[in-house]
Amino acid sequence: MAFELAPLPYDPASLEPYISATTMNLHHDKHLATYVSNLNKLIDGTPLASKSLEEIILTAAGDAEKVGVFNNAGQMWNHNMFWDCLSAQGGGAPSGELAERITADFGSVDAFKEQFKAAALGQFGSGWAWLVVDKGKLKVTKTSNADLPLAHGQTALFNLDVWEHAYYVDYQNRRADYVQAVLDRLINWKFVAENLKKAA
Ligand code: MN3
Repeated sequence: MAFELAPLPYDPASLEPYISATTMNLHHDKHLATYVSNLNKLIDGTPLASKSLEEIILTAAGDAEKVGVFNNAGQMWNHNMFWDCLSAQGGGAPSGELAERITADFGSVDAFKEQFKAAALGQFGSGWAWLVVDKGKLKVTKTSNADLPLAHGQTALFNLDVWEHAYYVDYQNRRADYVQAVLDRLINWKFVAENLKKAA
């Protein structure tokens, strides 16, 4: 069973003016579509073809002969999560258990945002910034290229794509402005809270 390119969960123009429809369409229809199609080519006719995306990632992680599989499967997983991490109704502040856990583990929501920004800006080259659960504690991390928390025994709650394709059309080299706009205007706290509930 080949993997399919799931449609964007919302209108590509709905995140404007913070992320343009042009960026969203390119990002989904070209970048993600290529990862899905490459993954299907790489696993076709192999034992991996019958596995779930998570099983494929865990099988390929750390296997030098499966770097291509890991990269394309990881990018498919990361983007499937990424779309839901953003919302036109996002931004503002978290509430309930999520807010309590962020305050307990980072000191405050603002302190979380500062740590997250530092990770997103500190990721040299392509990659991702994350809010994860690691051994029962909330943590900010960053990964290179397609790497993801699943491959490190962590549970992802939120991710941000900091590959240049995610922001260059709208922000050129200003990655900091892109990260700030997502944290202030687009972060889908409701989705992050649901992920925390599932992780518990
Ligand atoms: Mn991307």
